[in-house]
Amino acid sequence: MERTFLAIKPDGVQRGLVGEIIRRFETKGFTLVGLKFLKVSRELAEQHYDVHRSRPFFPSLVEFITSSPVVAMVWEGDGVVAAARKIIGATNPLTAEPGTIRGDFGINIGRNLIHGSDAPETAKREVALWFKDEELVNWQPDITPWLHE
Ligand code: DAT
Ligand code: MG
Repeated sequence: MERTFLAIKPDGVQRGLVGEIIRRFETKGFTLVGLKFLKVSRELAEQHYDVHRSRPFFPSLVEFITSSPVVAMVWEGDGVVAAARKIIGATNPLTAEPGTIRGDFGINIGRNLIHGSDAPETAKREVALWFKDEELVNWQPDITPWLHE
């Protein structure tokens, strides 16, 4: 079953949007399989954003993600990687569609509330970077027959 890595960034936590953000994935019908609340180390931040290392915004991005706690999560479901990106919305909240998390709650690209893996291969790398195997729970909700034909 496909999995994705999501993280509610420091701005989402500080603004009290943790419940609101989790609700959107929960009510959609995806399954939570891992969750933790942590202050991100510089090392983890730099590894997580490794593809952006040469970009001008990299230092401020690392500064931001390590500045205050985040909620790290793994969600499961058919097509969850792409669907979660749609629920999250475009990178710049100012142009993100209303109805998306970034479109509904943000105005600045450096404060876009949530991270979501951009492809299944990226998701595998990010899940392994943030979570140990034993921190992930293999389970199937009892409501599954009411979500899947
Ligand atoms: P996304 O988070 O939508 O996958 P990304 O992977 O291109 O976007 O970039 C990672 C984060 O870096 C993004 O959430 C916010 C920040 N960022 C991206 N482009 C930026 C820019 N032009 N200026 C400032 N921050 C930027
Ligand atoms: Mg990205």
